[in-house]
Amino acid sequence: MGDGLLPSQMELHWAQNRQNLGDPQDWLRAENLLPHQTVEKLTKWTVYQDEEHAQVVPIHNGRGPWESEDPTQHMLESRLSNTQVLMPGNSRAVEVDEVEDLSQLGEVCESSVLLNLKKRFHRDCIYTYIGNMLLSVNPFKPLSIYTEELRQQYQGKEKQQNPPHVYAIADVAFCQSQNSTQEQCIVISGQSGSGKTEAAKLIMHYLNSMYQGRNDNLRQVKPMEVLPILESFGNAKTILNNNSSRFGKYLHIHIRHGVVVGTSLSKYLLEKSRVVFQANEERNYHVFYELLAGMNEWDKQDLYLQGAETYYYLNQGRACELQGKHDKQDFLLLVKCLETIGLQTDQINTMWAILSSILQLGNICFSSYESESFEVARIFSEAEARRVGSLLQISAEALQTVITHRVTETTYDRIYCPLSVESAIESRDAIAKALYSVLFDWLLERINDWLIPTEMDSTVGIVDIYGFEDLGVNSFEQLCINFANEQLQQFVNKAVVTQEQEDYSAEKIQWYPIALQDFHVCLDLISARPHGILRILDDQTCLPQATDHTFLQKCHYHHGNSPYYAKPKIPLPVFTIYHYAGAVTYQVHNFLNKNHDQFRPEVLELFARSRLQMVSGLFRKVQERYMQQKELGARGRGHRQQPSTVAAHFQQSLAELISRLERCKTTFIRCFKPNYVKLPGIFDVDYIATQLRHAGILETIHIRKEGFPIRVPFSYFMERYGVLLPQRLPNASDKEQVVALLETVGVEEGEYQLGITKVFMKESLYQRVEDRWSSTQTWAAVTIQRNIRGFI
Ligand code: AD9
Ligand code: MG
Repeated sequence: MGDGLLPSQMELHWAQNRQNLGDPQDWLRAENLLPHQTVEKLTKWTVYQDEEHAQVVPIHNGRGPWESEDPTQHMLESRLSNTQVLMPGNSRAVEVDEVEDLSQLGEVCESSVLLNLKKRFHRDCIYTYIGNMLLSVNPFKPLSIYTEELRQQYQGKEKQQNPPHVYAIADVAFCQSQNSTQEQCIVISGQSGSGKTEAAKLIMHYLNSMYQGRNDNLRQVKPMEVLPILESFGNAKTILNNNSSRFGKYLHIHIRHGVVVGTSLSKYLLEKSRVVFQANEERNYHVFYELLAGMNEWDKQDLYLQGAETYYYLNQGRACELQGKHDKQDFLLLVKCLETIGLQTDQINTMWAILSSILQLGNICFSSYESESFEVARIFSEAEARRVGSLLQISAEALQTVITHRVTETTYDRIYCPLSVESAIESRDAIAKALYSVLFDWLLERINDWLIPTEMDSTVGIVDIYGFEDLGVNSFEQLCINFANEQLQQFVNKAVVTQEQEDYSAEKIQWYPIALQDFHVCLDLISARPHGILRILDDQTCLPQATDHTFLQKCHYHHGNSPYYAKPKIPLPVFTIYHYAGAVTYQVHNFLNKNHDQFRPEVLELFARSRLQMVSGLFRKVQERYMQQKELGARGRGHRQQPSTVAAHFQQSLAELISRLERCKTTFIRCFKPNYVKLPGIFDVDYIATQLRHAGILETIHIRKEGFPIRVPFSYFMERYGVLLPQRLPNASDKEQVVALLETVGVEEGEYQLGITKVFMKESLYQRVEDRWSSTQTWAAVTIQRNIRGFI
């Protein structure tokens, strides 16, 4: 139990008992607050005390608290080494040398930022500001900071009135949405497993709980109820995150008269390849394992379902069991949510039939035989194909034919061309991916139908895309994901500078912007016309004779000399890109195939003829879309058309996202993953330092700090510090009073500027004013009142 105590609790305890105390070490031993070995190591300490309280601050080996090799040890050491001042009535003790806003750090360097974040992290203060930006360090354990009580504490409050929190960001976005016609958007970024989706959920929860029941005439839907559906179908275990989002999402929270009345959802590129392939220690989408764990045996028999280990599509990563995840319970929750959004029993049953069919398809094996001197594929056992036929009410023979043959239409006839085993496997996998993606899109439509309100007056957007990743095997999907992250980071960097500029311009203050890192060279390498990697890929995808190899050769040819690109040292089918967040090597195998990703007409036709209404409906819709595209293509012939490939579509939707964000008032949350092993209590300094560098955090602080990080409205300044002015100036404005007050305190050149409504100060001046003011107050008063840092 002792190990779990927060420093503040521990010190308070000590304070309460101090009258009876001799040696702090004896006390710690007696109280059994920490493991004995740890207490033994406390050879030196400093005791800070005042009238009523005291604390022990151990000094150990002259080592910095974060330099310990053993992560558990360093966690305890740093927990003990916090220098905390506790005073009566101070429910919220703030570290003496710790700041809630990094732009107030005395000295800004990587070490000071890391130390600050680390100290806070070990006190479970996972949130820290840089001006309006929120940094969040994933605690990897449940914290008691998301209670209803706390939520209310943030509602309608100024940001500075409370400690940094994701609720404060949600509240600001909400309030701004009510006071401005501009769309608000919260952009959450960070690498895979850093806590983006959790942050998005907390924001949704916050907004959704606001003013519940305030307006009974409005239909209040509960967007939270769709989240289990999205997670079951869109998330999976990867080596970086046990609950990794495999699609990007932009949530639009719709508000009317201050009440959340609905949500709509845009999705970006679902990772389809996961349906048929998982790397070691990874899983397929959660829903498959949940279905097998949660469905009763009779229903499973009807669907020909067995244990997860028996399916090739589920067991390639050898990680069917995921510790800490309760697939069975999650299945029951999923079913409940599906019913909540209004799906009928037969629709839900058809969904399970589609999922079972995908698993059956994965177990279809092939043998080869010689036909007209070619080795061609034959389905080894027909049982699986027959099961799919029965589950989806299609012809099992026709299914076998489309898996093992390519069909070419001529004016008079259809020619069936047998496939090799390798091509038949690809064809089988393509059908499985098609079934899953069509089902996923259909579900999103149902969710949007249920969530979209009829009327609204404002929206708050939340962008939660997949994080930057470097997996065991990186393919086309990782290139798209990392490209999206690079593009989003470029947007963040530009916006940070622009927002500072806006703040200064609004107050007519002179400011010389510092540029943040510009990633356009790497972005161009990936997507610029005509030779960006994705452009080459598109060209190659449209050429009948091109292969993954010819694509790779073209990339090497055009980019071999780029500092952001590397050819392999030995001739392997890979290339490396030096992204803003690190070098990633991509295997080009199947790039063309994945980019083409068109449903074959004969596959569409087969499923469109299903006797199950839902299945035929789904595929007829896709058929119609294809016909429209074809017509458009025919009409546009002769003009330069955007190729209809996955990469082209992805780039276009990303460009639309960025241009939408440019029109929004954006707030940023930057998430950090504290360690690679996904465990609580470990703050891996090197790991976080790298993430800080990638996110340009130091530069962001500098931008803030090099200017005037403290910005206080004149009226509030006088309200708080007015006592420092011996005599108020008669008939003077607040602005003039502020100047007189600052002169009394003593200012150096360039330490402040006056805006239209606010005084802009350097940290040094602010500290002097605050110190002077503190000396006029009683201790209790000082600690109970919050300082004014939050106006930053
Ligand atoms: V990915 O790019 O989708 O692979 P995310 O979204 O950044 O990634 P996610 O939000 O899924 O990461 O967080 C990963 C895990 O960290 C969660 O499943 C939780 O177990 C844990 N986590 C994240 N944030 C919090 C938190 N505020 N409190 C407690 C958290 N646990
Ligand atoms: Mg996520």
